[in-house]
Amino acid sequence: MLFVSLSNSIHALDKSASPGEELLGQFEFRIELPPWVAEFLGRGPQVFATEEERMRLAIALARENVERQTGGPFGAAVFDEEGRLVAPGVNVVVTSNCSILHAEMVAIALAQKKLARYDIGDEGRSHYALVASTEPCAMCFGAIPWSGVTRLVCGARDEDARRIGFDEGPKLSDWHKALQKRGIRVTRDVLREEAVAVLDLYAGLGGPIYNAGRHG
Ligand code: AZG
Ligand code: ZN
Repeated sequence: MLFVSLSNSIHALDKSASPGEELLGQFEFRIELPPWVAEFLGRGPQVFATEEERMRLAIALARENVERQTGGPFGAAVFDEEGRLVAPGVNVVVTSNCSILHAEMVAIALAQKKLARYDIGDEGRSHYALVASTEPCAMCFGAIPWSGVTRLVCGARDEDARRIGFDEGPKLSDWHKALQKRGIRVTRDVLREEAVAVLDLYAGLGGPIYNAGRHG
């Protein structure tokens, strides 16, 4: 048995693996944050007392992702009720070759992994917030109720992302009310200008607007 270190994980290379096992390996799914994220978070606090502080982190993740060219101009994070960071997320669609890896999806999936449950809210026993530098697209809007978060805090608006060319998908105009009806409190426009500045930075740098499936 030969072990190799690959992208921070240990994979076992078993020369006698059956064809079935090799096939399974091809269908493994891992979410990898860009390598700078760990160091970046290590420099900051672990508890974020106010909504603004939590949003500042989501926006800083988005900005760093743009400046380091590791993905789109979107950041997100899941926090517990005391403001402890549970999981960060950045958009890694292009670098991971995976259209579902929006910042919100990454933060949700990593929080679920860390808490070891698919229902982050643990059937109403706990309250967690998803803080996103930009309002959710149609996919993330759909994913939020099933994640178990009970709070959504947004920076830039959906139309700010559309303005620089992102396809945010078909959404109800009152999408926030639809979430609220399902018990998810939504707060919009938190540090919107700072969040929009990151979208504009990305557009100004000519970052890829990667709307797969839209060809004219
Ligand atoms: C996106 N919109 C949001 N809110 N977040 C992402 O990661 C996105 N990627 N494309 N549109
Ligand atoms: Zn999304």
